[in-house]
Amino acid sequence: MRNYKNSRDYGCWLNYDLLPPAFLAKYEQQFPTMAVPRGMALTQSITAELRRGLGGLVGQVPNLVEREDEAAVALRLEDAAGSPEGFKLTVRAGEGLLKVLISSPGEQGLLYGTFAFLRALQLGEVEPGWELQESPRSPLRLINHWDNLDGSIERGYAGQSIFFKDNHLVEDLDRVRDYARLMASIGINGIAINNVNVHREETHLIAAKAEMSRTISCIFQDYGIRLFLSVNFASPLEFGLDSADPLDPQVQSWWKERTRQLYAEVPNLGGFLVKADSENRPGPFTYGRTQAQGANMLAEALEPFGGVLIWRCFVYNCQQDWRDTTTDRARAAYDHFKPLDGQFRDNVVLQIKNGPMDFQVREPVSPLFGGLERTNHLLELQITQEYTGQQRHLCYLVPQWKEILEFDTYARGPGSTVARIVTGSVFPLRWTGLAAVTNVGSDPNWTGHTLAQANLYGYGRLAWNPELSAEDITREWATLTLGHDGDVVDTVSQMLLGSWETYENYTVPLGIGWMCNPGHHYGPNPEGYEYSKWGTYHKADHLAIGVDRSVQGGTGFAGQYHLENAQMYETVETCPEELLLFFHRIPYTHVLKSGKTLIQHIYDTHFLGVEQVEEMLAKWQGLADKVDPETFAHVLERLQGQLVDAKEWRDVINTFFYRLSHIPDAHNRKIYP
Ligand code: GCV
Repeated sequence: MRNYKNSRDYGCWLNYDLLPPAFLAKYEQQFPTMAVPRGMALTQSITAELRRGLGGLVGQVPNLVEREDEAAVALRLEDAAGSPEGFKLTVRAGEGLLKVLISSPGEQGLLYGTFAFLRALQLGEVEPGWELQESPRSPLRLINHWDNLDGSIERGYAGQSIFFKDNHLVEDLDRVRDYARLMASIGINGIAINNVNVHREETHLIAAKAEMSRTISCIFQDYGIRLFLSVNFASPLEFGLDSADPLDPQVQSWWKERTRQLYAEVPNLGGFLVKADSENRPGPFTYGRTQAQGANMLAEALEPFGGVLIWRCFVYNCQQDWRDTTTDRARAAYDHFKPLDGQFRDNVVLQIKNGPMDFQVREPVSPLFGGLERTNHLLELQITQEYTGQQRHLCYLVPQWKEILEFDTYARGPGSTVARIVTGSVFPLRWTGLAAVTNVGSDPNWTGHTLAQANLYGYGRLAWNPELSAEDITREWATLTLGHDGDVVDTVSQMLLGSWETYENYTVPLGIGWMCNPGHHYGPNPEGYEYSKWGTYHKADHLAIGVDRSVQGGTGFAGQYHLENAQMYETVETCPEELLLFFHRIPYTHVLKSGKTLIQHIYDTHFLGVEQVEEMLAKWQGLADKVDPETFAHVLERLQGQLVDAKEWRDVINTFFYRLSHIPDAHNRKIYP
């Protein structure tokens, strides 16, 4: 069998194929030499990348030379102000050769500058006079793995863990290195390697199994990535103490000592990530303590080592009774954390899911963005497609993330967007940034669906700079991954950019969420969660659907936003229609702005969604002889499966509403199979 590591899909956006003739005419034999400062922790990775990149792109592996002035590509560590992660790239015409200078106050900046140079070369941007000066917009650009030590991945759709197998490290640590390289190429600087649901085995990653963390962290270190560990809040109980109370001095000393020992073993540790008092995980509530008291205790232990404590805000009552109309899960994160704003230590960073519920295809932005003013926080996104087709469906999430980032919270007047908040320009916060649950696993193409690599890439690019446009990121990814054929880039970009809306069309309408199968969350089941304990109800009956979350007469969730948004969500007339059912209870006969009734809108979007998948499939088929045959066949098979599933969604959802409402489709289409 051919080694899968030689496949294009494994190489992702770093395949470094020989450039097309028009580009080669500019660049061939232009970069015969390079100078890289010696003795840096990242010297080896940078040098190797330039060899590999230039060797592939222009067919000439550069020789290493000592002197910067003799090098076509020179890297310079500059004693200058500025972010050590930022870089400046200048290109000028030398004697017959281009002269590229990549400079930075830090070696991490040089690594990012190297990747940026190779990317620009592929995009044909490198020419005399061209300059690029960049630094990441926020200090934390994180990936979360939900990997378990037995090798399984919670919500993983691309095989097994690339780190763990049968409670040990995997044998193939080269793959971990390849992964670190991929992540560094998009600017990721921290990776939490284990599931936030920390089970018994994983609890020991901070103790007897710390050697495993150390091995991975040494690989990460070569790419400027810090390792984070998800820790079990109740760890002290596992190690013989009779309490995990954050105010108990014995518990505090235990964490301090354990953390000290851990840092001795794993110096490249960025800190801890904690899911506490959430979905049956232990936390400070057990001891009558607040989330701040819990987080601060761990943060204090990390503080001497410069570590940060990332504390998730996904705290809600998961033992709800569907008959209880006073509890609204959407309110929970804000209700728990807003009153604590300002009570957290400087090295605590709250990690907030983008929406108030849980990574649905459409949700409003969490009101904690704009609500928290004095507490470090991160935006948490989900790259792994738990509710968005599980990497069997093409659902490109960059447009969704852009919408979230561009949402104006009005926290400090107009323009207080989420993007500006998580880059620290609305409130002066020390630690800000983005975190996302990864879609990576042991499948040969990393992400299950090859086109889902675009979600991973897009996340990294947005974490680096949330202002990049979805269109630019998409075309960039398509070019780097699939080559320079204009037809391929155009077609794939169109497919990607439209796919989120398509997915929404044939699945769950107007922000209501959840109509999926319980447990694994794949496929339609309109009442799958309706009578469960999870607090995710749509309350459809024969007349209406939706949850009234207004202040006047509803759960009051709309009132958690700043006034402009609170007023907008409060009434049916002003609420954006794509979120109408999230905020309001609406009769099927209600007439939308399009002039259609709600029920007709549901029927129409579901028929449309299936047609859109048919179009995507036809578009891809048109690329048959233009993309790598292996990639082509794989994506084709996924799209064919998506079409079958989209029809199932259409029929199940339409049938459900027809049976409830008894209102026929205005166009007399077949509603139930
Ligand atoms: C890691 C959702 C998922 C869980 C996940 C949880 C979380 O509920 O279904 O698998 O647990 O979110 O984000 O903690």
